[in-house]
Amino acid sequence: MTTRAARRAQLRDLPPGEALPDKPRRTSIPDARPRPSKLRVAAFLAIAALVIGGGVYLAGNVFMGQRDKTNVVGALVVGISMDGFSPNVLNAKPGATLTLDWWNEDAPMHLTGGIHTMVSDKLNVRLELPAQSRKTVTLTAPMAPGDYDFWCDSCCGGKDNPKMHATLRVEA
Ligand SMILES: [Cu+2]
Repeated sequence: MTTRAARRAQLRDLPPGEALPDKPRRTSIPDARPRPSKLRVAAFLAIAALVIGGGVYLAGNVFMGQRDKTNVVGALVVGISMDGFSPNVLNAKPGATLTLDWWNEDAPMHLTGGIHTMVSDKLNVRLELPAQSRKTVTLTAPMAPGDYDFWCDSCCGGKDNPKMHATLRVEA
């Protein structure tokens, strides 16, 4: 107990002429935990904002900035939007399997069911791509050369809208 009241009580009980030894002093140890000043708080917030902002920026770049590039080996980058597929002609050798890094930056509220699709009976595909995402999908070219139509049927008029169609062109 080293409160002032306790010390005063001890002093009172001492015989006259005697003093308590000095209280152990702690001034040689710098205060390890200063109360944060407003400046420190501001600096912390500024750094936090930089770190978080930088993270958001980088994350955005991974998706938005590299939409025309891909980390998927051998993949063809194909975008889908309300303007259709981009590119809208894909070339393949007969029987080849195309790997597509398929991306969609449209917001869910603009898309029926929140998705774009890639549909073709002849190519035997019915693929879905959620809003604001990208995924790796494959298309297998038929053996017979020719132009094979595929389309998005989930938005913008779907199959009835010529803009929502694209072609897999199979050439030997
Ligand atoms: Cu669509």
